[in-house]
Amino acid sequence: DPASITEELINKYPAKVAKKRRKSIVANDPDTIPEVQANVRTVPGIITQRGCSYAGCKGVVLGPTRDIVNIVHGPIGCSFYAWLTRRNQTRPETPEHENYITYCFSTDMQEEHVVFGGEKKLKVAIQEAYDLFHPKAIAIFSTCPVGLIGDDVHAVSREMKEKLGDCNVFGFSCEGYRGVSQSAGHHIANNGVFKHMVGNNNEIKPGKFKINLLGEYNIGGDAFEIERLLEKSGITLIASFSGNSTVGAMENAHTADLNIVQCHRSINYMGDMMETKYGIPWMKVNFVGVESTAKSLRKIAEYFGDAELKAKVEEVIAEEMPAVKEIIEEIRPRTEGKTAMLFVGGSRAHHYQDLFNELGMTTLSAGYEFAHRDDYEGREVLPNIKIDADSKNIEELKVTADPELYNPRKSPEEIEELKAKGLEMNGYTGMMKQMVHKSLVIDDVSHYESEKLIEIYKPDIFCAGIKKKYVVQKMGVPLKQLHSYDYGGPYTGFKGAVNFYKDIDRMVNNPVWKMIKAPWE
Ligand code: ICS
Repeated sequence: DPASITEELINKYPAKVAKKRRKSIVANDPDTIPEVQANVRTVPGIITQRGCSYAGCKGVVLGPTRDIVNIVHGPIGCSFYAWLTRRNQTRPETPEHENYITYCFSTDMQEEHVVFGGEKKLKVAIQEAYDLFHPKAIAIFSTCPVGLIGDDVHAVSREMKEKLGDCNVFGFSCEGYRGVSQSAGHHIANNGVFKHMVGNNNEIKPGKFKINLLGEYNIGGDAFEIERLLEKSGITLIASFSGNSTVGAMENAHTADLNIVQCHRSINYMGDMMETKYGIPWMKVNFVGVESTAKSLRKIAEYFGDAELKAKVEEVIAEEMPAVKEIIEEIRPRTEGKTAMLFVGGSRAHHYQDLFNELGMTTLSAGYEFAHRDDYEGREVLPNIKIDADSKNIEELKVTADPELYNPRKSPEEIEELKAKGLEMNGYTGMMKQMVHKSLVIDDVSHYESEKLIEIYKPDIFCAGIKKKYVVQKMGVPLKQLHSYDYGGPYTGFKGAVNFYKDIDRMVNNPVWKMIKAPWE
């Protein structure tokens, strides 16, 4: 029973810690949706899976763009450990086109710079990058020491932008300590992208149904599969934020007529800001899971309300489905009834439950590392979330309608009509609504708690990241990395679902896990 399991998870903690952790562990009730404590500081001493604000800004949001030189201002380790480990892929138009993703740019800050200041060194680094590559844009990311010594990356960026003339230079105050997790970095990143890039290019691209894809970072090639389906359906992708994307595309994003949002956690800010300034509505989609993919394509067609587009989307779904059906019918008898646990980031712990459902597998327990209450309970809970000091530290941009470019693509009445048709306009449902009664929902699960969970539930598969992978596997439970996908992917769309089914089948039905005796046993 979930109450006694919760006690078992926390009874070894000191009383104060147990009290705090209890609020982040709840037994789910999909009808009443209990409150979950989230987006609060991790208790010091607890082993968390969380990353930092710098990781969220540089690694997650800006990192996947291929033609921005992303310079990390700080000690070399901060840059080295953010160097391609996320497996975000990109595909330049030709081999001659820019692709800086494979480079690792850093100012390599030394003690000398910490003592005497690092701004001079940063200017030299920007100049050097410019002379070598002549990029369209250079972004500067602040690591912890930068904030501590007070280097002004924004002033340096302005100065260098003026000096260079044809290169957009902008900085981010995304020091690792800025928030309680990488989620703070997402917000800081979106503010910067919105201020410094979106709206810079007013070129009108051809296309009848123009959209932006928000919150898709092309891990393991996910964005390639989504792009394939959009293109096949006759939908024009103006910009992706930011998987397989470019400066030019993002600068032009305000010319699209709809923003579709995959990972709402990392980017819902952008949807709101673009709607206020340019009048572009945003809508939640999910391309993880076959049913969700079909539904998302239908939702886009419904939004545009065009009969031809609707027919085309149906045609695409009908064409793609048979290959998926064939595989799932073969695999499902082997995965049906098995169990999973997912502790990942800020949206995948939810999205991947769709794929497990398709395999007939039950999610026993799930949680995010750094999501907010709305990701658990649904966006309607936003007005009830109290803003604490940590959240107040992060700038909220004051956005107003652009005097020239604001153009509401849909009237309020039309938006209401679309909502009535089941389109999630400007909203999303939380993870808990989808999870079964009494399953455990746990925010920022600790290492200790996850070991206990495995002992108690013995799931057939555990989904998390590299920090947990080998410990969990030594316990005899296969671990699927849902951050990097290990070596797999894409997992989105129709082709991605097939990849996922096959990978999970191989893992949960591999007899080797039952033969493992952990070194400590
Ligand atoms: Fe969004 Mo790892 Fe995304 Fe999510 Fe975000 Fe991160 Fe990754 Fe994970 C992410 S943006 S890096 S879907 S691609 S910060 S896998 S919330 S933790 S679940």
